[in-house]
Amino acid sequence: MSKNITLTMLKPDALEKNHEGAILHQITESGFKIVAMKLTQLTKADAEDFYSVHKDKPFFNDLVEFMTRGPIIAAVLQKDDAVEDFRTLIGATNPEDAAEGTIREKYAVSISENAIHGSDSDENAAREAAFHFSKREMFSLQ
Ligand code: IDP
Ligand code: MG
Repeated sequence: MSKNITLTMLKPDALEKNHEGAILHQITESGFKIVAMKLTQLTKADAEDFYSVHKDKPFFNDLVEFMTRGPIIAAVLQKDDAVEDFRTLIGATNPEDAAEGTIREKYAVSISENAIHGSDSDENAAREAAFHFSKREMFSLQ
């Protein structure tokens, strides 16, 4: 158990449907502290960089197109066991497999347009937080 961070993005589909208020409410009610947050829009180069681990996947081009089509909300969240607990809160990648009450079960429409991102490891959380935010924009962090 340690207080650590995770990086989330509320994806374009969630903002198009005005779900950002409800999703942020569920996140803070679940014990996550927002320590950085911004409304922004990814460029093609940004999305290709952020998702570079998936560059050889068949869905890569569709993913980049989807993630750049409108604004997103990026945020750094702090909590004990942030990465693991946030993956539990958002649910499985495919909303058909997402547990009842999870953010993806409630707000995702498909495996591609699935409302929200969560880092998959502490190492990636640090990389993804630094991708979106300068040190000065991250509170409670050194
Ligand atoms: P994750 O977001 O649950 O960590 P990843 O496997 O890292 O899932 O995939 C990154 C994102 O790529 C997903 O959130 C989703 O938007 C998209 N994606 C993943 N798998 C598929 C697929 O099989 N078809 C279309 N899009 C996918
Ligand atoms: Mg992932």
